[in-house]
Amino acid sequence: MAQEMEVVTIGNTKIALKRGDITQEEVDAIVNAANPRLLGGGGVDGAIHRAAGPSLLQECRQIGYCAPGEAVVTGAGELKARYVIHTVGPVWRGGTRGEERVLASAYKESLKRAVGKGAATIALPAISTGAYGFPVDLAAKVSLCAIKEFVEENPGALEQISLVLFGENIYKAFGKAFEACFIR
Ligand code: AR6
Repeated sequence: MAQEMEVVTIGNTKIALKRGDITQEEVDAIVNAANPRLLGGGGVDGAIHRAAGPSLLQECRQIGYCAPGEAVVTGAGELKARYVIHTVGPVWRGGTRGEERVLASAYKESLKRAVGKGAATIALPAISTGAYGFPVDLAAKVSLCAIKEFVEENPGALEQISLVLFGENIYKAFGKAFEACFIR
């Protein structure tokens, strides 16, 4: 079970940082850090497909494509969630190709899709911080700022937003950015 480590509330929306495995989250929607072809892969994408079972890949094949910074929705197969929201983060290419903008968009579009489906609770991973190579400290800042902006722009639209972080170094980076972004 994921452990809740940091929590802040903005209006009616609780934002939490946890360490854990996102496939174990009991929430309405889980976000997947996918690739544009939506055919599965390693990292969190592989873990979500394994836990959800083959229906997820079938639905992804029917959708066929997702551009970086956008998000698409499927059912959640055998996961405890109702929906999987597949988003595609940027591949880090040195920081001059709009990577920060695309990462922020991946978070905001995912949250928007969740609200569109009537989800109240959502869990997200640290998009782009694995195979896509986004520097972790910068990713933490951009990701949390994007979430904060979404909540301020859509007050009360979601009850709970959990960032579920797998590794110690990722958790530490997000913890630092969390304080800078929300507590100050
Ligand atoms: N729960 C939560 N977080 C996880 C889990 C898990 N079970 N497993 C890994 N992570 P990555 P990306 C963390 O590589 O960088 C895939 O092959 C991991 O520690 O999964 O967006 C796709 O198909 C890291 O912090 O996604 C794409 O081709 C974070 O999830 C590509 O990788 C993201 O790492 C996407 O790369």
